[in-house]
Amino acid sequence: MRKTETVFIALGTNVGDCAANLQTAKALLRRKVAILQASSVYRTPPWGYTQQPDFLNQVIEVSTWLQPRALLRFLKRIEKKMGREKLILNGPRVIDLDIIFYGSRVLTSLDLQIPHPRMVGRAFVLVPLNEIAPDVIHPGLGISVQEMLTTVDTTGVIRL
Ligand code: PH2
Ligand code: MG
Ligand code: MG
Repeated sequence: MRKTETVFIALGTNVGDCAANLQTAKALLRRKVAILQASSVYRTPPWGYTQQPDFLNQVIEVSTWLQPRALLRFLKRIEKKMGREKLILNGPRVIDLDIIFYGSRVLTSLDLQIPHPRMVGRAFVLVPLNEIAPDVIHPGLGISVQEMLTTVDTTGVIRL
């Protein structure tokens, strides 16, 4: 029998009706994953490319039978279905679905890295993640989410 795995997924949106985008994404996700926990929704200042509207961000914990690559394909299909266009690096998007942790697996390939390589240092991921999983250990770094958060600037991150 195949085993389910606990996975953390970060959601981000800053185009259109962002609250509705989060709802739609979760409804589509439920076709193949079970949502176990969801953080609050946070309004966050744009990181990286700053000439764009604030984001809404949320992190969810799910359980799934999907292996990492199949899960990634599923997330990309949802992004596409919701009309995501990749125009600018770190730029505006209808929905972004990123795998943060996949159990305690460490995966390093060109198209898929787990844990998400850019989660460290990003308040828009760590603040919502810390709300639902402060004690989860980053399998590559060996430190908890709570510990990762202590070195991060959380200015402007607002819990809605
Ligand atoms: N996503 C990015 C780049 N910058 N900034 C915020 N606040 N939230 C995001 O989800 C985000 C971002 C690339 O994925
Ligand atoms: Mg992202
Ligand atoms: Mg992404």
